[in-house]
Amino acid sequence: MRKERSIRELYAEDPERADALVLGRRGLLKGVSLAAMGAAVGGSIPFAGNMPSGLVPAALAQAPGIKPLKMDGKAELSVLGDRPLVAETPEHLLDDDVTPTDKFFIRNNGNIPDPPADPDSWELTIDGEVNSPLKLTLGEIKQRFESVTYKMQLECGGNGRSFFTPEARGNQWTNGGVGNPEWTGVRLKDVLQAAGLKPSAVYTGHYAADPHLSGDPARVTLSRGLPIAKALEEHTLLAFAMNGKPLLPVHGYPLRVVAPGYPGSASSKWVKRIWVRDREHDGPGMTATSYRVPITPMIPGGKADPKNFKVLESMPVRSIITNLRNGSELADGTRKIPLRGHAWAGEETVKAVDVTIDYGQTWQSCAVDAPPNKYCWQNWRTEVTLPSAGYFEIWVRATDSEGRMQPPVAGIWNPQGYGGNAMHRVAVLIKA
Ligand SMILES: Nc1nc2c(c(=O)[nH]1)N[C@H]1C(S)=C(S)[C@@H](COP(=O)(O)O)O[C@H]1N2
Ligand SMILES: [Mo]
Repeated sequence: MRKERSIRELYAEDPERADALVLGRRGLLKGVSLAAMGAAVGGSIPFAGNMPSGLVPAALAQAPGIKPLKMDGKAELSVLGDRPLVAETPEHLLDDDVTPTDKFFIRNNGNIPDPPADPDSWELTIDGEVNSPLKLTLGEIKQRFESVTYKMQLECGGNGRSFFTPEARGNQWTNGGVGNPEWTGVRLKDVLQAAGLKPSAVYTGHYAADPHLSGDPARVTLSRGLPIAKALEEHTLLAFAMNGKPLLPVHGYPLRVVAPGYPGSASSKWVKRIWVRDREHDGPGMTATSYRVPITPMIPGGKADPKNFKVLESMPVRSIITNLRNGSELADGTRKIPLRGHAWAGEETVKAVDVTIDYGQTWQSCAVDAPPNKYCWQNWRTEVTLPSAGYFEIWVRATDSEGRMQPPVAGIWNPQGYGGNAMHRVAVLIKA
């Protein structure tokens, strides 16, 4: 155990040195180092010769010491932070086509506001670059505008952050800052059009009821927004229900924005005000390097120049294996393994999903379902056949409709670690 942890730490801190020690200088497992690696992962490694250098074996890549969430109405998610409360869903709990509410991840930047006694009297203000500012209660919103229901993925902008080297600051999400529930609400578009957008309207700015962690009522926890075209998109909702029930307090009860495909932070929970802006919104969470990515790549770990950053809009393509847990030990003699999971691609769709069992030497293409509606993640499935017993890693990668494919390691390093979409890797062991 000590040894495993030290190898993991070494990979995180100094992957080249870890390779030199574990794999030998040329990046190939051999002799003493092969035995050490085999002992660390629990078995022989049939495809050791293909193991890429600089990559911690998947079996050792799990962060130690993750605490399970204890909250009424929620499954045992992995707690990434207590204050504010942040919890991700381990990939194997994301197996459902439609994510049940108890398994949906939690990302707070401040405190959770007290739930209102009467949700229908919750007030939302629409002001700024509109012809007639509105103040509507949730009761009026439900009455006046058409309700729609869509299955849509919502993903935290920092999902995958833990795969950046060197470490990027923030919650160390693996792949579990995502879920695909069924949302019900009214179109934000309909409400904005009722207020009448002026030609100067280019962006929204969202304000919410969650108190700042400092306790200072004058401080805003988070205020992000959307380009007006995204705000006017059919699937951008003011949502009041998840999976047919009122939102849970932790997910924004009684009203939240849902802007699928964009970083989750634009989907303001407990929303009170939509300020229509004549410029890109500049509230807390919009500026410097927050939810922004470099325009031209920067040196990993280097100093960021905020002028070289732009707002992260579409989330990148990602896929997960959901029926097999990382580190699974399968029954002796197992050779065929059915695999399934989901794939999604921000504003795009997924056109292909492939898996490899030999560190990327050969890839096998998977069946991928079309989404029932835009922004619903897509289910994929296949079956792989292992050549023998031993330690294997199954990697999955998706390609979006624009031809962009997930990389083996997180690319486009940025200080706050957004948009890291390294392939999901699952280690399995079959004893000889
Ligand atoms: N008011 C408010 N809205 C918010 C946040 C927040 O801290 N305050 N967090 C955002 C972020 S960063 C994400 S990823 C999503 C997470 O939604 P969830 O907690 O329902 O999963 O909510 C977004 N909406
Ligand atoms: Mo987020």
